[in-house]
Amino acid sequence: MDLVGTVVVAVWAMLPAYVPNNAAVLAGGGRPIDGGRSLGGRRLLGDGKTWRGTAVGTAAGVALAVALNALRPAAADALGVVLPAFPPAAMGTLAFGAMVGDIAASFLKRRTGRQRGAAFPVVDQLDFVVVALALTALAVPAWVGDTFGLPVLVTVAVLTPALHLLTNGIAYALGVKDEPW
Ligand code: CTP
Ligand code: K
Ligand code: MG
Repeated sequence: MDLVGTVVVAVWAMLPAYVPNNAAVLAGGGRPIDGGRSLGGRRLLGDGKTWRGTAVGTAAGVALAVALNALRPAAADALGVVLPAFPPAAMGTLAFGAMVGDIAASFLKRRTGRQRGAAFPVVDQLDFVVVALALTALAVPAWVGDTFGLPVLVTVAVLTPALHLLTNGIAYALGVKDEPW
């Protein structure tokens, strides 16, 4: 596969994990997952991790994967690239895994004394892809093995932070997100 093909496959395969966090920002609010509970004087997760944001984010990721499967033949033709179809299990693990990664990062942020909204460089940009891919590898190892060769994995690792900073920067500029990270 050439470089363009590798980038197209990397973005296509990770889109169901990219969208949940952005959907959660738009949908957020309501009851926090930790119910306001604290651990050692600090919030377990904080008010930024809500049931509604998590549910809507996960649903958005699954819906996108369904849409991508429907678009796949036409997109593969137009782009001249062999695109992976999402098995049902991967739809769930990519979307939900992204939310779990973000939630786990908030847990770490609170334990390390970072307030809600504080930046946690590198963790903020990669938490969701790491957990999304790990859960997906557990659920559908053969699909992950076929889809994510080393070049695609390296592309995901390089491209994700850039895309994350770009989309959050746009959300911040539009006034829908409180911080640009
Ligand atoms: N959000 C949500 N539920 C989630 C993730 C995000 O409701 N599981 C919403 C919240 O309104 C949150 C916003 O999206 O404030 C931005 O998400 P994020 O930057 O991840 O949260 P922060 O508020 O910065 O909190 P933290 O420091 O814990 O990351
Ligand atoms: K975050
Ligand atoms: Mg934040």
